[in-house]
Amino acid sequence: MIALLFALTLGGTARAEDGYALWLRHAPLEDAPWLDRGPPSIYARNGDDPTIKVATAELERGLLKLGGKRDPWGVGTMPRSLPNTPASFELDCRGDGKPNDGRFRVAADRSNKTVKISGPGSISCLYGVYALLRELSQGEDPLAVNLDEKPAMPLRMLNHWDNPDGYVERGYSGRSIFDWWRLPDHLDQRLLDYASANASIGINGTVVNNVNASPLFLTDRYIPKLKRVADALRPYGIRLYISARFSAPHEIGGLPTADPLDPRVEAWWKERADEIYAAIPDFGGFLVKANSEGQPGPQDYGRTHADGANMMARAIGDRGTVIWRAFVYSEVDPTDRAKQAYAEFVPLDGKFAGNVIVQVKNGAIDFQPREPFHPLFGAMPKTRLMLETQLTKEYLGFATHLVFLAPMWEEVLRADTGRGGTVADVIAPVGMAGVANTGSDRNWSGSHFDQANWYAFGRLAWDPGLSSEAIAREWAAQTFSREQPFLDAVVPLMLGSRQAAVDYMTPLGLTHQMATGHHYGPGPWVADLARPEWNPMYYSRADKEGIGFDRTASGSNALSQYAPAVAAQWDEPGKTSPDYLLWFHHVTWDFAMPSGKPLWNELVGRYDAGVARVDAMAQTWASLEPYVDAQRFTDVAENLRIQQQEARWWRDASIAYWQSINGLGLPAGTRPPEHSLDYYRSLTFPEAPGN
Ligand code: BDP
Repeated sequence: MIALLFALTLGGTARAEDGYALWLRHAPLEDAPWLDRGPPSIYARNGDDPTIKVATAELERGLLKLGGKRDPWGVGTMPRSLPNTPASFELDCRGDGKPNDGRFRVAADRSNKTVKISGPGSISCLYGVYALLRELSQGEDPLAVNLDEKPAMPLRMLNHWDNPDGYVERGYSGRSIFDWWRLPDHLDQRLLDYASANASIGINGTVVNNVNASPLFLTDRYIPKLKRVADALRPYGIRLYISARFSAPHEIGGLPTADPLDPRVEAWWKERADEIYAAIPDFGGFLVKANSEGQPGPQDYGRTHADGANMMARAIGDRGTVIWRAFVYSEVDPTDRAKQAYAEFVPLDGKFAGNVIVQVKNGAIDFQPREPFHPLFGAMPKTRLMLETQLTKEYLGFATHLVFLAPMWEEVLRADTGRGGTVADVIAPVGMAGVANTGSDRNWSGSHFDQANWYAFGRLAWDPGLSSEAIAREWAAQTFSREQPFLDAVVPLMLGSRQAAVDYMTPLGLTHQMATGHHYGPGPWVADLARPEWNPMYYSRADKEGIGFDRTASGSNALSQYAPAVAAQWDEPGKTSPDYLLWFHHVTWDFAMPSGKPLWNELVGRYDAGVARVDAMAQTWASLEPYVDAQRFTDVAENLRIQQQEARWWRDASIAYWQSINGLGLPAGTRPPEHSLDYYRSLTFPEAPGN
């Protein structure tokens, strides 16, 4: 009776959609004869395994949601046997105790109407279930599903830049989802939903705190908190990592130093690791930001990154991994910032311990709308390199701008390093990290479309060969609507959105033109910050004659860090793709572009194209109202209005500033900036989030 009531209530409630369900909405299928024949049954071997339990529950939950209000489904659960029901699902993932990478098969047997999900360990069944539900959710018949997959790379992880007090650095979606204050006594249901969302796209690791790390996470008080989280994530195949503050032995350990070559320091890390592993046997390891932007590191003691990383790697031993970030640039080094990571790390190739990974951002500066791939990829063949991407859109309009990032990551992953493979090839033996965009907002990511970036990250880490288009399509079908006209309109909208942002913010290879600190909005005029490479003017090098950063042999020669064949495509302005022109070259304002236009006209044209594309996105979205529930439709429409205004702001402020430098008039027919340069320079946003 209770079960029946429960089922009826579920069916009868028409809930407004707020985005919480992510891509796991499993909206009821209207036209699915296999569901009309009656409730399917689920049968699981090894049913006591915690991961198999999750897999079974997820499959059941997904099928019930896909079934919607169908009769005679009036039961809260499904039969757990394998008779010849209209469709049966069998989970068979009895592991042999050996490590399992998550490979799975989903194959249907039409004769007895059974769909079998199998693989060498329980996580295979969980991944198989999610993959099956992804297909069903897009309208596929279960008996037509045939999947045989394995992940392209072993580590697929999120990096949270979350502080112990719940503040998220570069977070645009509320507070941290990790409630350290109430842990370990209270575990929020949201963490289980987070685990499920991650597992559904193959993410298998998470670093739960900011790289600008608080030493608190290494204290005894935090171990039970971390353990409670790790225990919750484990059935979903997700290992917990923490960011570790290099100076912790000194700051909280009572030692006079954190020198990596001091035996007391290594002993301290070993003791910490032992304590953590006693509580969390599958603890993943430490992520370290060292000697970067004021963070402590081995160089404070005259030691190298390898000295620091290897010391911590010894403390952890074969239990886990030290992930060492290559995002470094020095306070005292006057050379081009784009060159510094390569200069510091390449000499250390081959010197890192086997359980050290060096984590490299996609580009050499910092998560900009477009950068050429980082020259470290391919240049450290004796080191395990991992790619770091940023899901939270620090430099791409925060959560309010609709910018689908898969095309950007695809661009990086497919870039040929000229040293025996693409970036995807280089990182395939190791993995990919994404700086998370999740927070306490009801929709997780601050906007509905930013969920797509979380989704796309997981899917690309699982299979970097997937196209942005395929990812956009499957995401949109699961998240919003599987109707063809909707998908045919929304997928191109998503695919063009990244180029739109590049065009209205930093066209033609310009970079880091964002305002100071919060990075919200334009600040191309900023030239007075303490460190040269914090200033947008440092990057644009704009003057009366021209614009752009000369990174060829006549300039910083950052170009020489690329393999010769790669460098050759960028060594002359005339040969360089307009996408990277001002990244590599300082050219005159009248430089002839491939379009035949002078650079100045082309630049203004790009800003206009970015604005026009956002206008078109807003128009397209307006036409999609019939396909989307009212709340989410309005949420997106309102954000697009903000993006339209801000794209104009970017364009106008940038053009006004360039004109103040080059003294040039606008190309004929061009709209002048709405306000004076002084107006744009006077804008301040002390309350901007994430800073
Ligand atoms: C920059 C962010 C800063 C991060 C830093 C990093 O502005 O908040 O701490 O990257 O990656 O993009 O360490």
